Amino acid sequence: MTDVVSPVSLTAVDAPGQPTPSPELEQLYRGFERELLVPLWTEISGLMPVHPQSKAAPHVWRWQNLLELADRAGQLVPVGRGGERRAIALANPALGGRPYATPTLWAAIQYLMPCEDAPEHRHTQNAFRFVVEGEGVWTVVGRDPVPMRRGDFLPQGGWIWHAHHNAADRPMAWIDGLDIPFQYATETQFFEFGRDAISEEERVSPDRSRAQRLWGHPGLRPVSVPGPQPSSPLLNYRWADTDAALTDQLDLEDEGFPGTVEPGHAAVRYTNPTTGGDVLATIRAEMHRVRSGTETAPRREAGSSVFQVFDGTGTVTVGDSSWRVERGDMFVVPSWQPLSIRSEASASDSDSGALDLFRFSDTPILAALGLDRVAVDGG
Ligand code: 1HN
Repeated sequence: MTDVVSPVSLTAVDAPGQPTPSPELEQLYRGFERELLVPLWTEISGLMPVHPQSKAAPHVWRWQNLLELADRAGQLVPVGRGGERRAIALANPALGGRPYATPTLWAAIQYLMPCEDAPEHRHTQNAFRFVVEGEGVWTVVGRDPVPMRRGDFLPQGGWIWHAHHNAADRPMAWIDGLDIPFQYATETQFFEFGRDAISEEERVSPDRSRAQRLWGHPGLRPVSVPGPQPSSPLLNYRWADTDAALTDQLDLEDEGFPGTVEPGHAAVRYTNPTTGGDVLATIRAEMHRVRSGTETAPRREAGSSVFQVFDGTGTVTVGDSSWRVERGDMFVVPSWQPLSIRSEASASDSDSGALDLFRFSDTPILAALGLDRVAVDGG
């Protein structure tokens, strides 16, 4: 995928660190080209920048536009075997038209019409769903029907069978995140079709999934299930729990106790209860709450992330770009570009009046390799 060097464009230039141009040097360079060789001295700054220089661009996608087009697709494009999902990917404008939000992450809006099903399949790509609005769909993961409602986060580890089922008489939209570009670059993808239709028993709409009943009790794991698992066996992280955790962090701050990331900025990370580490092997997912009137310190991280505004309004600055954002808007933070978030006092219907942001990133990949880095300006 990378085209760092072009072997046909080797030219001698008179520049610091470069040999003096001469006919003999040109002849040497033509020899390199013939043998498909590239000297380091002409390429070092591109190959080894002093800090990450992302190919991706900061960009925002407006939820209203995504939703309108997804709804139109709902009317025109059937869901079924072959196409598999009515998912529409965010294509970063600087990544050559590929359906990649960042060099490692895929992000999409997915849409199911009333009573519609998406067929079963499995793939090595790790995935999750996050619900910014609506309800009525059950994702059937390993034959366990899991409810999807506003604010719920649903991880879905690689190679697990899954289908979706809209039990409601209304369409429903949500977002998907996957490590597709990463697995494309590392050439590690496998895919398998499952059953064309889920069974009648899986078509029920329980309030709690079996995974929820087994794994959804804080600090408690079933003794019967041994060992760490690569991705979380808990298949839905419900908004009520996430919201309570964020509310408590900010309340503790008010009482003078530690726990927030920085003043006015609470955050929680979704974890795998069998390890305490990231919820998926390749994807980190978090929910952030920034009190209205608070501006976060500019922060850079190695690796890329994608955000979706869950509630509230504010202004987000990524590198040289700045956008006013509201519920559902999605934006990309390329590697090592500074991000800062300013929450506005808003007339939204959120309880907190704060800006709530869902975030996912490729950090677990970097952390596993010792490549994760963070710098906070003024920190
Ligand atoms: C997939 O299986 C889903 O299961 C969503 O909902 C998006 C994008 C590419 C390949 C498979 C899903 C996907 C996907």
